[in-house]
Amino acid sequence: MFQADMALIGLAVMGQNLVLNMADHGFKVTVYNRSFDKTQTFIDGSAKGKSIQAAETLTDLVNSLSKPRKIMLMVKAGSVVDDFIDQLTPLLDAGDIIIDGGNSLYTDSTRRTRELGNKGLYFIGTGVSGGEEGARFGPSIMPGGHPEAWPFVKPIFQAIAAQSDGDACCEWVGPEGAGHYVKMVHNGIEYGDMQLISEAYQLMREGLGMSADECHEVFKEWNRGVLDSYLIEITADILSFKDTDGEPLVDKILDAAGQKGTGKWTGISSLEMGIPLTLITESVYARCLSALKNERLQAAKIYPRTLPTVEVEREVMLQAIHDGLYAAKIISYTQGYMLMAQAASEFKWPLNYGGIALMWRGGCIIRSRFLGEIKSAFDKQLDLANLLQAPFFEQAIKEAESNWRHAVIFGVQNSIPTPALSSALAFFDGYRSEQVSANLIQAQRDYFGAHTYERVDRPRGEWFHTDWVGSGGNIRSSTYEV
Ligand code: NBP
Repeated sequence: MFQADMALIGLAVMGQNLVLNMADHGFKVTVYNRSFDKTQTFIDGSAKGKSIQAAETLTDLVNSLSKPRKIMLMVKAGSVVDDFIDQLTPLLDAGDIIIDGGNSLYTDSTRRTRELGNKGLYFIGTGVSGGEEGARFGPSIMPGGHPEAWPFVKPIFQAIAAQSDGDACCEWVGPEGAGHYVKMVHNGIEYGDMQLISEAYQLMREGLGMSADECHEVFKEWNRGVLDSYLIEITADILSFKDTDGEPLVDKILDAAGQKGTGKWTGISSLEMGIPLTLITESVYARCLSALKNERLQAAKIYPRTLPTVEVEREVMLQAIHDGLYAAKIISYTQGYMLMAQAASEFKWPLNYGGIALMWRGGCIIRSRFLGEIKSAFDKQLDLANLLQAPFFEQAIKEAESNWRHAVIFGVQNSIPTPALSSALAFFDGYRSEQVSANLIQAQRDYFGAHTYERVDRPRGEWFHTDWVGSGGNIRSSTYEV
């Protein structure tokens, strides 16, 4: 066997394509798969003639590598990753590196970094985005874990990653599970982008009575402007695709969305961290609601939709939907960045926010022109507290705001659900309000549970309790967090 630069375990769609990508960039790779027949088929097929060799056992794989050994796992996330780590650990020497490129939960990556570190080994947990084509020709790669391991892996990862304006869409994210955390938020943002596009589509189809072909033309046009992105581009393609009978295939597809869990993890993390990640969380719930197909069919009979009540000019409303989508997308990324900032603060991860935008700029599913604007907002102001405070996004939101409201109102008037568009607007209206209604909530909490409140005419941090009904005592609750 030749001495290889890297090993990859797990020859499913992502693993095979990453290996071919590495070989194309001049790296020598040893591959291993649980079922050897898949390894053999790969070696005899698309890997033929390339600098790729098979290992039948993990011992053979380990012995084929130059030191420090670099072994990448591209297997099903969860216990399979731990099983492979347990099998590899006794075969490795201090300083060797295990890389997990699957969609692992960030807390697992933090745990694995610590456990392997205690054994003198290095661990990198990395997000890889871009699906099959990305893996083959340039994914977005988001590595985190032991920084000491990065210099050895960097030349390989930055060579195979997508390139954006001469920069690799791969940079060190941070320690422990930071790489998988950022990949999780990326996936959450992907849920949000897809939901927003789908809402715009339904407003066009059902609100404006447009055909799939007409919607195709609109998305194609939108892809030339500020919404220019991979997801808008494939939406335009999908809408022109015909089934064997010549009808749009999209109309034959059941409206029950699947999910694999990364959107849910993002929502859970936002609740744990107290960050209002409303758009992404609504997008996860929208998929849950879509999956209740049978119940929805029954409810539709009980509560038939109101028919469109307002005459609108198509071109005017299309512009409103466009602007609403753009503004809500800004809110979604703002919320995603708020979540990453909170995680960085809680876990003491020095995250590079502009670098994250660059990693997402190419190769991945959410790649877009828009991410270039986020990158330059952070380049101009390294300590930018919130994207909505960047002059570019301030102007964009102000220009879109009125049309955004029209689009949401149009959905409400036509009984077309727009959970992402409208929750983003509700967030914006809350975020930009000097006064919200939480004074009443504090009064209610104090009334029924003596939870105390702060006063507008006294310094923050002084807490008051009122005996609201004249029969309560002066005892305050101490068991609840305020
Ligand atoms: P899968 O997620 O389908 O995983 C297949 C691999 O896991 C095969 O090599 C399979 O071996 C191995 N495996 C399984 Br399943 N159970 C195993 C077990 N008990 N013991 C040992 N090996 C086992 O492959 P994928 O779609 O290429 O994804 C790989 C990773 O990358 C996943 O974590 C995924 O979430 C992530 N990811 C996927 C995409 C995508 O677009 N597909 C994008 C980004 C990230 P076998 O051949 O012997 O069954």
